[in-house]
Amino acid sequence: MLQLLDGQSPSTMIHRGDYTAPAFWIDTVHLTFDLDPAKTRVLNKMTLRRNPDVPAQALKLDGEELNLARVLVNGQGTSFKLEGSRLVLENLPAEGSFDLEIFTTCAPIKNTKLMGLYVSNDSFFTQCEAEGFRRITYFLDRPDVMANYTVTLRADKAKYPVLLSNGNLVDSGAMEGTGNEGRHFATWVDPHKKPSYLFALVAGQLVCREQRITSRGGKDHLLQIYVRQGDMDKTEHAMNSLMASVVWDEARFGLPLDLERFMIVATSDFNMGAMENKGLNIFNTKYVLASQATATDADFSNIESVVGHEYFHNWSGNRVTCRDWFQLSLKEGLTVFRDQEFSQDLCREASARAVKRIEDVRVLRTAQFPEDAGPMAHPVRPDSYLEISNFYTVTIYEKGAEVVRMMQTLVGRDGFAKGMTLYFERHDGQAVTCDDFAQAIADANPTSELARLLPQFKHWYSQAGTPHLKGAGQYDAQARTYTLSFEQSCAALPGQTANEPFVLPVSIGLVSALGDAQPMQAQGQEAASGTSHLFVMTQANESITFVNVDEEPVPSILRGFSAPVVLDFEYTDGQLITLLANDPDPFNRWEAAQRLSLRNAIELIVAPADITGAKAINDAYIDAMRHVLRHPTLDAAFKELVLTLPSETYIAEQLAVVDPQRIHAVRESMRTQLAVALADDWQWALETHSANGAYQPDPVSSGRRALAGMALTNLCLAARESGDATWPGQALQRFKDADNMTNRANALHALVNTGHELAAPALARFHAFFKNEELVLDKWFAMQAGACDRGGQILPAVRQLMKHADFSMRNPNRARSVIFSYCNANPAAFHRADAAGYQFWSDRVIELDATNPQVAARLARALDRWKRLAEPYRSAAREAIERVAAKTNLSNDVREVITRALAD
Ligand code: B3K
Ligand code: ZN
Repeated sequence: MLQLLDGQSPSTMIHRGDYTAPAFWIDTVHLTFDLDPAKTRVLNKMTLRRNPDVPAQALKLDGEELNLARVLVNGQGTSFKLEGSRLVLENLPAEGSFDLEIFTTCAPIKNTKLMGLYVSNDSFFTQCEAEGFRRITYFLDRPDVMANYTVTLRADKAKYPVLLSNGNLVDSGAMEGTGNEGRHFATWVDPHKKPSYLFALVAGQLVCREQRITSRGGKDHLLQIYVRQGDMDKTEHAMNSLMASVVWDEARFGLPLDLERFMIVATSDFNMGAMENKGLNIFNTKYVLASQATATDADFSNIESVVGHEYFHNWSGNRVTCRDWFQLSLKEGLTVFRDQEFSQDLCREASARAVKRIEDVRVLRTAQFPEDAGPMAHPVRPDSYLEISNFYTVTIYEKGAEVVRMMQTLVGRDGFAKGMTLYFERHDGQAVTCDDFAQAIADANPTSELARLLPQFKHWYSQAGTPHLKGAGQYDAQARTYTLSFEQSCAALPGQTANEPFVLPVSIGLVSALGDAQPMQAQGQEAASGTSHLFVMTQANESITFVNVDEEPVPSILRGFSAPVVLDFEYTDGQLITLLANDPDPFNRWEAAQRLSLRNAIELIVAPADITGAKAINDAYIDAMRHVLRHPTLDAAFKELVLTLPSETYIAEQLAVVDPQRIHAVRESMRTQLAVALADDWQWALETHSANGAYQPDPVSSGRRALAGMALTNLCLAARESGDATWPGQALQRFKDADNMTNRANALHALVNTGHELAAPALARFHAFFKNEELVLDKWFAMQAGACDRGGQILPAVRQLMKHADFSMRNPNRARSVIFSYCNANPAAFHRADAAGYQFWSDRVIELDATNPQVAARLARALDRWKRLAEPYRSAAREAIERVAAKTNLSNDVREVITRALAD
């Protein structure tokens, strides 16, 4: 259990088991805003009634940083009190509905937390999820209280010509009367009931791209994307992504757009990626704005999935929402699964689908697996929290998506679509739980493995940690059988009571030593039905035997990453090379290369010898990599993934004791050796993948650019060794000549990361050229703070970057581009033997916490895995964490992360 440190202000842990239904329902809300940056006046008129299912009690409304001016019940003054930050009303009518009117003011200009109502670039925006609405007005700020909203916005017309809220615009015009000169108003009615976290308003000087569409059912809809003047030319891709999302959700799941008007608004001050407010999504500009000149292929692809994600929330999250915040994965895991499927379905080539799956798994393994093994580990449905903002995690999102994916695997794609239909039929307009979702999928597929195993399957929601699946194979030449034995285990978290085996869908194929995919027939089952078999494991120890196996096969286990586990199987190098060359499952083909690379890296890391200068990797490995690089039919995108060595973070996860400098040195040495040994091949790859016609951010040409970029970096790396100046010169030329941001950034990256002297003038040129492009400047900062450290130069560079005129701690994107790129994404530069990186980190966590606790708490997690660090890092990291812990008045956000990090 979380212990609070001595001397700190007491804070309340919230427990899932304590859930009770609300004592009151709020049926309607009429909000009137007089928008003013320094003092915004909010009149909140609600109708409420008691919840007859709950014992009679006082009404306790949430509020935060509000100035309360007036409270009326049915038009009359009433007694009330403030309990902490809550407004408590005891003398309320016993029967029927009643009106409650609350008048408050707040100061959006002072709102640096970017939760509630705030000002960015002279415009007003809101962010209410999870608990921001209480910073706008007193309310039952919880997702199971759903109301009909009518919102009137009043503001100076010249300063705020655009006034937006959820739903439909029903009235607008000039305000009348003295004192209202130059002011105007707009009234919005949202036809759908919604929880307060989906409320939104926007007011400012914005322009919009519009698109009218007719949906399958013949209804007309207006799609709008609002941005600042000057950004209109960067909204086409977001609009195309939105239209594709509308079409996809209707085609794949039969879920239509239920709104006349669907708006997206972009802001450059935003704590996260985007927010699915009903009919009025608010986005970080990073996930809206893109042009060939300013955005990379990755940016284009991220925009497509984030636009999709927020749009899909319109059903999975908004039409059916969460009963309480412990159920967050109900909407987030499901919606990530949906956006992953959307992006895959948009790929024309099967290989591009596989690339997307590999990328998603890479995120899971490099971010979620460490989380699940560290101090912030929690089940997909957590049991307690201090600050809910800390639980918007890769576990809730990405692991939650894997849990949904396993359900689809167990019931089949059509069965899953049927399950979704039943879920929305059953729960439309309700606030429900993860259990309700799983039950609907199972009920729609009563004869499925999921229905049979549902109670056990749900351990995925309640038990934290990444299961390990240990496998071994046994071939019997006489019986012509091949048996795979498996053992699953999962370390229990401190305090976790149950530790039961999981339901693991394990997709298996058998590949012959010569590379043929073998037909599969499991013992006791009907004749072979294809070359993959789904083995559903439920016990701690189980085996499966395949019959009619003519020769000893190489098992291809966990195809497509069919369950989020660590597979321990002692493959020989030869077996991995067979899989890399021949596995028809592209995921496992990539996985074979990862295993080879990882094995090589770990052998070197644990070897006593000095690796610098020594020959780090063997010829068979190099040949296998060359074979992939030169392969005549494999996709460029796939090749780039295979040839990318596992990240330093992922390598670190495989080790009991982590020396970040050693990992970095080994990885760099492997990279350099691959660069030198394959120099001719890299040159071939660059030459054959550089011409890509007119720019299109599609998966095929993106893959070609990615491989060409990788080749250029490798050629510069090899040139570093030889002292040759040709390739760095070429990189500079390509940097100058590039007609798109991907090629330009790749060329710059090649110079910056090989530490070449041409990097400095190229960076200066880049800055001069893009000085008015915020999102490009973020790249400029991030590239320097995240660059390869050669002798400790990055930290001083980061300190310099913080003094740059374009740097600001207040803007989350900018803070992330410098501070997070250094602390969270550049391990070798951050983990310094002199502890200066940690000192820097603790100073920044404390500094950020004073203005924006959510962003500070994310930064605080950079040292999550400190306990596994080797000395001197471990002690120094602990000291840095203790330095933060010793600070009084920390936010709940940071305190929760820090307290957990220090807990035994
Ligand atoms: N639902 C929001 C996240 C809100 C985060 C609040 N701290 C975006 C999304 O997942 O779609
Ligand atoms: Zn989401």
